[in-house]
Amino acid sequence: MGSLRLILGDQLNHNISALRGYDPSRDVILLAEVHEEATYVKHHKKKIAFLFSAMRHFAEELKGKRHRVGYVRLDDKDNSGSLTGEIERAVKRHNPDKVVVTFPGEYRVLQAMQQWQEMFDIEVDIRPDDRFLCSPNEFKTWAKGRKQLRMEFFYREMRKKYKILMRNGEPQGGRWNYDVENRKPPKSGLEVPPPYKAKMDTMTREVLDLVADRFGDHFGDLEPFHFAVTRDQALYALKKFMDERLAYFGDYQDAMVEGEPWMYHSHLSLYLNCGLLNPLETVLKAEEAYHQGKAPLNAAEGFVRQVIGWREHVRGIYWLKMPGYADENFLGAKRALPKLYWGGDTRMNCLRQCVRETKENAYAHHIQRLMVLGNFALITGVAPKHLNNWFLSVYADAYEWVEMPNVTGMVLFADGGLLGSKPYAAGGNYINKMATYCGNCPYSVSKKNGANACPFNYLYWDFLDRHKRRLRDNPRLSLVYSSLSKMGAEKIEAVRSDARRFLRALYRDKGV
Ligand code: FAD
Ligand code: DLZ
Ligand code: SF4
Repeated sequence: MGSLRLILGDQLNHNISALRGYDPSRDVILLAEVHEEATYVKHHKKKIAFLFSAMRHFAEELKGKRHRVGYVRLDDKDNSGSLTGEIERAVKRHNPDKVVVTFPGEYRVLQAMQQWQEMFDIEVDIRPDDRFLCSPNEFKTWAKGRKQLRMEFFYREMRKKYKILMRNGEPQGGRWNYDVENRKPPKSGLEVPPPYKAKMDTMTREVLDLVADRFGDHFGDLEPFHFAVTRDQALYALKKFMDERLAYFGDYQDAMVEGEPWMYHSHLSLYLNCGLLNPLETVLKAEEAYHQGKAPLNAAEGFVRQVIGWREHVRGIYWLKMPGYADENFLGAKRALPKLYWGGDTRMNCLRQCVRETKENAYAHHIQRLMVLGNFALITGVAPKHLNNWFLSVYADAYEWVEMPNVTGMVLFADGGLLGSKPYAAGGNYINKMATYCGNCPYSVSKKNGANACPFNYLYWDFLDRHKRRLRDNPRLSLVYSSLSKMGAEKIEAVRSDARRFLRALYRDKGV
């Protein structure tokens, strides 16, 4: 026989490197739904259903091309439960000359793949994942000699390399970055278009029943289920984003509106990350929309920056720094994850809304993740391992290569400033400016201390106070540390005592 081609759940792309040179007369393609991948962290039910359904649809497309596909369903009687077990069974079944795979998205999977050669006495050809626009080696070369890895400089290189939004060698409009224009607070009466809702077919229905049966104790609502599960549907979602949302993507990128989980964001990350969409095609569409006058430059550039800037940058950092990155904890944070992240009761309206939407949709937009859910964990001192586990479990787009740098680096500053120049800590004022949550909250955002003051307010100063030694020399924090130094001893004591009282109640489930 020829080769065994393994396609993982986040590699559902007809041009994936593991399929190159595929010979239908000799080679077999393997896709396997396995218990271990669904439970190494307890993924949100909707995420498991999304991937299993997308895998099944992808396998049907391959079969439609007359490819030989071995598809292992989760409930197949002999399913071994792990990728390694399924490789072993497939090697025994087909006796291939070699196993061909594409470089995975997580370090633990790479380690497993690297063991297969010896375990099964067979050549394992691990091919680069060229869906990404920057390879780990290219990133390493770029990062060499740099103490801090700032996305902005990396992003400019990517713009030049792929000639996106460039004009005569210069950035379109004369500036590289229009982020300052992308911080508009939500204004009343915003008409946010409804999100794309794919029609469910019988294959997805079957998967939903399976997931309900096997993973019923996982966090998250399984239904309603509206995600795209095929490339055609994902392309339609891309088109709808370009037509209906991109124009306002920039303006309201940081805005949070109660009851509007989707805002003007693209909701494309889950499709990009599992292979149904390619990053380059999405940025080319955004560039086209700009040139056709359908979207202003701040919107198109903002979207392009997220995709060829942030997305590629965080992947570069992950592969540059793993495996040590998983243990980073610069601020020595030790606390457990408060139960409210799993839907436990809280009166803090911003957190309650963001967790509720995460539970319903397996989605929250960037500022909800960063400035509400992340910020709260940062200033209360949640340990990186616990927060990483949560973020990896609950979002349909989460894989370690993208989740970990965002949590460890961007949110928790646990890498000591490799990714971000300062911790994204903020008090209630920021949330009140960018969101509509505070109006419906029993806490008072304008109060700084006391039982009904917004907890973000005193937790923020308590965080800065606790980490004075580590953070006060950071030039980007000089203003806040100068304010802290001007705070009288009485005020500092009030901050500390409010934080102590709040954290005690939080961890004793006294209701905060
Ligand atoms: P949009 O706002 O429409 O942005 C467009 C695209 O840009 C996204 O689809 C995504 O592919 C890319 N992008 C934007 N910001 C980032 C970023 N910081 N890092 C990487 N790609 C980015 N993104 C994931 O894909 N998976 C994760 O597990 C993940 N975990 C995160 C955890 C935290 C704590 C934070 C702060 C951010 C995380 N992000 C993650 C980044 C970002 O929040 C999501 O990509 C985005 O919210 C997805 O929604 P969207 O497709 O509507 O994005
Ligand atoms: C996330 C996930 C889930 C839930 N299930 C599967 C699966 O059954 N089979 C599979 O091949 N992949 C799955 N995945 C995606 C993998 O976890 C992903 O390939 C690795 O995390 C590497 O990114
Ligand atoms: Fe969140 Fe504070 Fe606003 Fe309440 S007052 S919604 S806790 S920021």
